[in-house]
Amino acid sequence: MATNRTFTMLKPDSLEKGYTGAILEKINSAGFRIVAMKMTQMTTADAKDFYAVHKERPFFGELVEYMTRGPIVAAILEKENAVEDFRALIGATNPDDAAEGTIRKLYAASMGENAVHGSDSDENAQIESNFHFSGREQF
Ligand code: FUP
Repeated sequence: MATNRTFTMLKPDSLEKGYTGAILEKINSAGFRIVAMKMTQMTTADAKDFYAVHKERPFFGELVEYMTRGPIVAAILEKENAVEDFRALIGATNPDDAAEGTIRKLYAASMGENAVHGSDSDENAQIESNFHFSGREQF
């Protein structure tokens, strides 16, 4: 996978609240091309694996519950400087700290339910894309 790609998930709260279309519109308007996309639901094992880096943290159980309680939209996005530019578009992890106009400022309820995921490095973008999509699906 090229390093001008990143990986995102629209998390269960975004789908529950009907924000899917609005968030995808923000992503497209910001110049990202959708390379692959699917609606899916993570199992408990999936969520524990995806967020393994946080397994010792006190919020881990709630994070796994939240990420598995309903469907998500997973997508691979392409744009020059994709990882950094997408992190800027979504805003800080805690929506209270997120800049005006960012996706988390507009659509996230709290740090624990923060609407979207964005990879934090090219390496993790690759790992996370491979987690959700087979090579054949990554056009
Ligand atoms: P981010 O890279 O912005 O998605 O944030 P992290 O990888 O640090 O955290 C992953 C998810 O864990 C967040 F989206 C929400 C959750 N989290 C908490 O609930 N509490 C925290 O203190 C930190 C993260």
